[in-house]
Amino acid sequence: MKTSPETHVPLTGFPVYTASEMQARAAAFHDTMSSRRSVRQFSDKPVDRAVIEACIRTAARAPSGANHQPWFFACVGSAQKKREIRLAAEAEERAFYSGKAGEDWLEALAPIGTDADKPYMETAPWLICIFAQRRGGVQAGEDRKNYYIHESVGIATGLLIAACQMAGLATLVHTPNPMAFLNGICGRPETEKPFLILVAGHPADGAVVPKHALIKKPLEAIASWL
Ligand code: IYR
Repeated sequence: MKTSPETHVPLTGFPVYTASEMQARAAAFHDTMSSRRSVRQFSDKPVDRAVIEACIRTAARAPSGANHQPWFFACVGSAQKKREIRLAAEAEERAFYSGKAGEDWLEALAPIGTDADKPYMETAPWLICIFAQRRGGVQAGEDRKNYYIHESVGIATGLLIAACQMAGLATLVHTPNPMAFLNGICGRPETEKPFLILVAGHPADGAVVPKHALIKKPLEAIASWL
């Protein structure tokens, strides 16, 4: 490891907890995240932009390839833009559900009960359209190659979802395919690839979720200790 006072500063501010505090904090965060569900029935109750801003600041703390932070979050709250996105997404979804998906995929989705209608894309107060930047750099405005783009943007998206859950916001990951229409609607350059749309807001009164989504693999099935 090559360090020098010119290039490195002491690590400060990193939290220190006792073993039991660590366990309690880990368990408390797990409790918070355990109530996360993919919600498909949203209320039109508004959510302050400041809440979304704070969640995006958290997402932007994700590690990224060479610290290039290759993400962009277009936060769509206008009724007009949400409608445009809904209509374009539903057009792709109609093609998907009426053949493009193939039998296996539709069979896997059947327990979730999804179809091509996405009314929540207009009802929910925010559609956070996440873009992956092929080019960028560590400073805003740079035009260098980015690295590990999908890993970086995926991690940032995970943090964003967790931040939303902490704030009491329901979320849904939505990925119409292809999503190129998002560049035009959100005014993003062609060097950015739409990654996914995160629908965020309050669940509708009486919202339901599929039982299928409550099946979670036990720890033994997802982790080993070597
Ligand atoms: N994008 C479609 C289909 C879909 C695909 C998967 I994989 C899901 O986990 C859920 C839905 C839709 O949103 O309906």
